[in-house]
Amino acid sequence: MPGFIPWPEPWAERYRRAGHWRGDTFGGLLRALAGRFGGRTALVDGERRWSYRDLDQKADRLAAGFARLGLGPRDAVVVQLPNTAEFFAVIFALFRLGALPVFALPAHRSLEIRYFCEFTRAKAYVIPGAATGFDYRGLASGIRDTVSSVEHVIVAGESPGASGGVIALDDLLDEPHDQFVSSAGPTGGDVAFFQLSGGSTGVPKLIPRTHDDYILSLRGSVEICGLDDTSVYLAVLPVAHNFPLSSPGTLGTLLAGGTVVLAPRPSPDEAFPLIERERVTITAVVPPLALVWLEAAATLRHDLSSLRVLQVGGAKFGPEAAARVKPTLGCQLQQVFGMAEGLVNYTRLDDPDDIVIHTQGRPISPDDEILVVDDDDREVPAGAVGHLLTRGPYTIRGYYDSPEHNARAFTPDGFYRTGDLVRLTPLGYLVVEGRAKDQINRGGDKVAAEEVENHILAHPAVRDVAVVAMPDAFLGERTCAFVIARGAAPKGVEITRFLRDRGLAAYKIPDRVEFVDAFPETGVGKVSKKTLRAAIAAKSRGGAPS
Ligand code: OOB
Repeated sequence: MPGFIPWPEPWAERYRRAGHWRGDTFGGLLRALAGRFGGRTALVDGERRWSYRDLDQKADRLAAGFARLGLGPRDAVVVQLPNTAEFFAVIFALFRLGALPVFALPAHRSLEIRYFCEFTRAKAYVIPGAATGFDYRGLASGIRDTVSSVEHVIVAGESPGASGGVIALDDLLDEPHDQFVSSAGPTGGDVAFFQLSGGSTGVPKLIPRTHDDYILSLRGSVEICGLDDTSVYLAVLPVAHNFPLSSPGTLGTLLAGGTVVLAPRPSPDEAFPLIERERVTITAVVPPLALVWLEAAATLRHDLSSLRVLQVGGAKFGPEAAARVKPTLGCQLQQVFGMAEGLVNYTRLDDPDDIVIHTQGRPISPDDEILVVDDDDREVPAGAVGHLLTRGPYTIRGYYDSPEHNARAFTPDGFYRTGDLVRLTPLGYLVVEGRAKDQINRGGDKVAAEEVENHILAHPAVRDVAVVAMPDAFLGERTCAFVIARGAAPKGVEITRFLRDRGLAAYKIPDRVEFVDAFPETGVGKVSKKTLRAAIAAKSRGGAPS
């Protein structure tokens, strides 16, 4: 596939020989699961319960329906669905067809969606129905009118016969279909879908993951997290994200024959009753949500006794909060440090508290290679902090169709430069100490500084801008934009409204805008973001309003 960088053949051969890559595909896997677990509950969405057989049949019908629309192998389809059962019918149908889902997040808006559609020349765009509180139909009609590749907008969760030029997913599910087999169906080594990178560049990067590599990461995660057919996983984070999708997440739970419960919202008053009702055994949250749950557990009277594991990841979880999980929620904490590009680290369920509280875990696979290096790519002494580089059987060798960026983001011998600053403990656990990439980690939501800067620069009253992280007790970090105005400074809210109107996702819109006359510079005349970060940290500690 043009734009996809495969593992060099000697590596592929090695991963196959080691049994990491077994040639399975997601479409085939679901068929096998339906054979094995047939009538058992795969998905719970509100009052709806789909068995493994239901999911398999819906994927068949939908694959046939998609094929009738003219979708086929390697066609990209942007999927932007919330935590609903339809998400799984759609992605398994696309997997079976060999079409490629692009996993957009519900929070993405026209700027992001347009870019994904244009960059992948997506043929279709799948949106949720009216119940979400945001007008996805309006967004979609703007996309279809302006992006020529997008032939179909498909809306999930609305009654059949949807109008206004969109197709109701239910209409495609209508016709019974025998087992769908695509004549040019995918093989294990093929790209299965695109994940999105948190990124640090002007535009988001697309991450091509293969059936082989992703299924390996699922198998490893299932084992490490002790999932089996009695496991009940509660999906509270947006299901399209790599963490709740695969670590072990919804797909790992299905692979183990367990039950996935879909939470519409992550707040304790929605999630706790679901944990009680469905006897949930494992769930995954980001650190700010963990804090909210810890507070709520003290006051809300729900029976959380079924919960065995609370996974926390996506951003650094401080040791003070980490130490409260077991006493407060009565379950084991598992720290998860992963990335959509591949590498995922877990603390193990039988690790001593000290490791669980103070480290971000160790890799899934013995073939995950980890290097901690200095600015010149030389390995640092044992235990010292450095840049994390990684290579392995489920870590990509390049972003999709991005040769220039790839030359910077990967070493010549194929290690991915994660942009994270870590140290290794003597037992091989990673501790995340910071970040070298120009990104803000807003409670697990990743914001690429350059992307936001580019959009702010489009405002006519802005001469220059630098976006940095500012510390925040709840989210860990928030976003601050330092702006040099042309002439009289506009109000901060004019900048944020401008970004919203342009169609930037809300989580990328700066929390604070500071107008300055000039930027501090480094010795070589570059903007010193370090000085700006220190300035806003000092100012926000002082509590001065913007
Ligand atoms: C997960 O994936 P992404 O792609 O949204 O973000 C990856 C980045 C990492 O490079 C790191 O900077 C940060 O998120 N991160 C953490 C962390 N987990 C992720 N930083 C500190 N401590 C942690 N525990 O965020 C992701 C993907 C799969 C599983 C879990 C998280």
